[in-house]
Amino acid sequence: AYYQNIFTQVQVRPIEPEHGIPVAVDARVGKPFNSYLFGLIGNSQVGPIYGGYLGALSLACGLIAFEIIGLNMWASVNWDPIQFVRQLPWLALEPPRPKYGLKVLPPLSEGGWWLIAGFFLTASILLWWVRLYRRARGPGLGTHVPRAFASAIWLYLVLGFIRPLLMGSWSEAVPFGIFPHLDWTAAFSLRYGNLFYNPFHMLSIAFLYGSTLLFAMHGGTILACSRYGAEREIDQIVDRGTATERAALFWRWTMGFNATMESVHRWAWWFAVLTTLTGGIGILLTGTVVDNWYLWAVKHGVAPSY
Ligand code: BCL
Ligand code: BCL
Ligand code: BCL
Ligand code: BCL
Ligand code: U10
Repeated sequence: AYYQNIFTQVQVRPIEPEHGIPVAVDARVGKPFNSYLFGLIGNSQVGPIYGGYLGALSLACGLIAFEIIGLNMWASVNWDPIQFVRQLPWLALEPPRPKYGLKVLPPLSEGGWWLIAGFFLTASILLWWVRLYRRARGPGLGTHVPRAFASAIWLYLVLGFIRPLLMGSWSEAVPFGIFPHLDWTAAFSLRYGNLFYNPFHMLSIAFLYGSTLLFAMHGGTILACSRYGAEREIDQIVDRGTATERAALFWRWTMGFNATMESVHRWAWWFAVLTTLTGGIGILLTGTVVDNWYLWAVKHGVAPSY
């Protein structure tokens, strides 16, 4: 092979579409086609996509949730299509008010729809997780991607399900809506005495910032070494070539220590996973164990007490 990059590459377009390794249960749908634009940013062949009943169910549940949210928002502007489009970012589907507690079906217009939409969105996400898991196991991959997604789902469930359960009220959960969910985020921080003093929020931020840092470092390293074949990462792990040697050398020289072609991906995986894992812990503790993070911080010497 010779050196190619995104600017110089010749797009591979087989006459017969590439079908990959054979799979046990073949549920692939769609006629594959080639796209020049996709070829610029990835593989020019689009599809077939793996269908299957889990994917179909997940999509159906997602669509139901989407419809319920959208129709409620539309109803809230008296079915005026123009106002719906204009005000879309500010429209909301709010959870039930505190007086309903954890009631399973409050009146539809007073949070009932929120509960139903939440149910279907959660079902959609969990079904997608199972699909992801099975598609990983099918061709014999590890389960790293599903486990990472599980960490994100953990934060999602804490925000909208687990913490409201512990607090004894759906009203604690996040509303559906673009700006309404930001208002919720700001109000949440104020209500519980400034989230900046929550050590798990600090950890979550450190991992979030660290993730972008590692992403930039690793993306940069690989591009800088791709002329030595660095993007063939697996070859470089099992059969180290000059690219990894240079990457490692670069970091050892500039920083004093270096990762390996394998371990750098573990660093990245853990930073990303720990962002939502620590975040979820931080939210779960808020209001349940700690009522005011500022006062908590003063008490524990994180913030000065004078
Ligand atoms: Mg939020 C912002 C989704 C929980 C705080 N949040 C965003 C937006 C997007 C979103 C609308 C960009 C996110 C992004 O690029 O991510 N948030 C979102 C979802 C959840 C969620 C789906 C969820 O739990 C299911 N957000 C929370 C919790 C808060 C929170 C409650 C603490 C973490 N969020 C904030 C803050 C901000 C956002 C603060 C912003 O400033 C930003 C914004 O612009 O808000 C207006 C990275 C992911 C990708 C790049 C992959 C693509 C993801 C796409 C964009 C998700 C689209 C979701 C939605 C269905 C689109 C509806 C649009 C139309 C109706 C079709
Ligand atoms: Mg905000 C900024 C997210 C709520 C006020 N906010 C940011 C951005 C980021 C973000 C997009 C910070 C990253 C950045 O700029 O890095 N904000 C964010 C999120 C929420 C949020 C996700 C949320 O609610 C979920 N923000 C809020 C609320 C306000 C708020 C509403 C507070 C109450 N936010 C602000 C303010 C700012 C942000 C004010 C910003 O200034 C910041 C921003 O956009 O800045 C541009 C950039 C990285 C750096 C600046 C680091 C540079 C590092 C240098 C080059 C090297 C250092 C070397 C070091 C000393 C060496 C160490 C030694 C070695 C270890 C040996
Ligand atoms: Mg800040 C948090 C450094 C700009 C908003 N911020 C942190 C801490 C760390 C730090 C003390 C964890 C960051 C992290 O893990 O990142 N911030 C820091 C630095 C700058 C900076 C060095 C800078 O510009 C030079 N922060 C800003 C600007 C705001 C801002 C002004 C918008 C970007 N920052 C926030 C918020 C939070 C932090 C909000 C937190 O919650 C979090 C915290 O816990 O605060 C208490 C990812 C990077 C890595 C994992 C690489 C390692 C980086 C190490 C940990 C940096 C150590 C710095 C050291 C203590 C000071 C330098 C010492 C010199 C050698 C003398
Ligand atoms: Mg804060 C949270 C940064 C200031 C209030 N804050 C976070 C952390 C993040 C952060 C580290 C969210 C992690 C994450 O990955 O969520 N905050 C941050 C920064 C600043 C900041 C950098 C800053 O000032 C520079 N935060 C503030 C100020 C408060 C504040 C002090 C507001 C005024 N912040 C909050 C609150 C929360 C955070 C409240 C949180 O709940 C969160 C946290 O964990 O805190 C401990 C993004 C990831 C998710 C939400 C997971 C979502 C997963 C689901 C399953 C995805 C579904 C997708 C959906 C189906 C859409 C599909 C569409 C497709 C396109 C088809
Ligand atoms: C990636 C990759 C890849 C790799 C990789 C990596 C991305 C595939 C295979 C890299 C990734 C990792 C290693 C994963 C972990 C990384 C992170 C979590 C990101 C965050 C990183 C950190 C937190 C580490 C930060 C550390 C830093 C920046 C180094 C700090 C070091 C110093 C401050 C020392 C700097 C040294 C200098 C400036 C010069 C040397 C100086 C000394 C040794 C001090 C003594 C001086 C002398 C002996 C010289 C003489 C001095 C004199 C005469 C003057 C003296 C004067 C005085 C005043 C004393 O994709 O590929 O590889 O690895």
